[in-house]
Amino acid sequence: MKLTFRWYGEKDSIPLEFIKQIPNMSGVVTAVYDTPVGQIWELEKIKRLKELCEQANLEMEVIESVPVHEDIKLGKPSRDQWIANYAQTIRNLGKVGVRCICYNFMPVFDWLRTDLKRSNPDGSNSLAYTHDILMKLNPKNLHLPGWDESYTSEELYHLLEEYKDITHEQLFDNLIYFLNGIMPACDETGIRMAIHPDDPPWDMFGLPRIITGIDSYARLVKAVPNPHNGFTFCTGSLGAGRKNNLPQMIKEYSDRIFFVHLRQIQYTNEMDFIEAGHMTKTGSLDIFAIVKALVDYGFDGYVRPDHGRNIWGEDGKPGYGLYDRALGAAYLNGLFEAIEKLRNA
Ligand code: DNO
Repeated sequence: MKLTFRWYGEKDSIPLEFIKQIPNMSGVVTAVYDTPVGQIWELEKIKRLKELCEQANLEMEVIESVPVHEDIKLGKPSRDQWIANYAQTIRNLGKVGVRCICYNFMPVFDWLRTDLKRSNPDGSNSLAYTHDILMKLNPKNLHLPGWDESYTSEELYHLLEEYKDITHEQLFDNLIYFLNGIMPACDETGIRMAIHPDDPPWDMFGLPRIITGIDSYARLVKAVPNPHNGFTFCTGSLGAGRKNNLPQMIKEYSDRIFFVHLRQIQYTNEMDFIEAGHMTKTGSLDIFAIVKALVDYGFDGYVRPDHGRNIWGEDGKPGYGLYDRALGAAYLNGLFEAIEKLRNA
């Protein structure tokens, strides 16, 4: 595996040299953040990011995310132009050696939490999700923590109206149409597309969500067998779905898992959770069993420690402070080393 760390570009308060100081860190996972969704990422901007990474002795082989325009998800006639743009962005990323693109196909909202700073008994704080609180919110006038509010209430209203008649089936067909449209660019560049699961993995505000567990994996691979079509295996997102057996999913899809987000959650209710420190003992997911499955089934892609808590007085970007993610990286290094050595002994 290659250990990586998410870096939010030049505006990130965490310097690349700090990231490089984390043991075994091979590179960063980043993105061009100042190009509107759907527009082609200019080669110059991509090269600038790459140069910064190179100066810090870090690779830039993974992009998270190239966002998908809502018209593509909605299956509007304009989607062909947006898909052509996306394919050109893939080609531009291929020119600087990018190997993997993480993206998602969640309508309107990306990940959702109801609390960005839930206090823990040890004085740290974490992201948390309480289903009842979310259900009581009015999606058309949403002010959620972490939600970037890039839509005005009016825009959001119209967008949600447009989704009213989109079923799970249609959304899935639109995903397939999108993937078929970009696979030629992936074939040319060798870039692998790694879809992120829906987070949390259930419908929100009546919007369909379609990448939620092993059945979605089976369906997606069957519909687009091209080897560049695969997954970002996010343990926190998939793990929030109580029925998902994560080691089993790895066993069945290890050849399609290109990128892994390793994160721990603690269940607090049937659908509720708090994000916890990465170690198995500190939450509900068996991180050891997950890493063991990755090693046992020959995973050789990218890994990053996902969301950390705020610890040691840090007030980091929600989920993306330095300290707890660095502790997570150290823990994951230890797990991988131990499991790999025992396996080869
Ligand atoms: C949250 C992230 C997601 C992820 C996107 C991928 O912390 O895991 O925002 O980057 O869903 O497209």
